[in-house]
Amino acid sequence: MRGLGAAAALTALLLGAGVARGHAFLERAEPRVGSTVKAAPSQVRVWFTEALEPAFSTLEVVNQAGDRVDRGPARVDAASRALLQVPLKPLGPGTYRVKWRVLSVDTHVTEGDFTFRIADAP
Ligand SMILES: [Cu+2]
Repeated sequence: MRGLGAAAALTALLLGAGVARGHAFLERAEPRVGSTVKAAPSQVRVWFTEALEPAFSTLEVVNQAGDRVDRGPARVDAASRALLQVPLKPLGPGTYRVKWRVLSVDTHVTEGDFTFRIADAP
């Protein structure tokens, strides 16, 4: 998953966030970036490399039709300010895209997205 995280970070950098160290990039996620899970998750959690400014950090989850399936707004975890999480509606099998846009405490905005898949019932 490290390679995928680096790709997401590079994408965010190329989107014009500027060149500086300390931007908040995706470090890991649950469900994992690009993974297939058997059971529908009840939430998406994304850990970033820097602490986030809660008022300007968003996480949205959409299905293949582009409809929102999260029950936002996303919240920065009170104990770990690098963790952004959002609860989900009950989801069926399919591919879902997680879109994030965050403001880190160094005042830089970064954004990116990734997908995960819920497998068909056996
Ligand atoms: Cu920065």
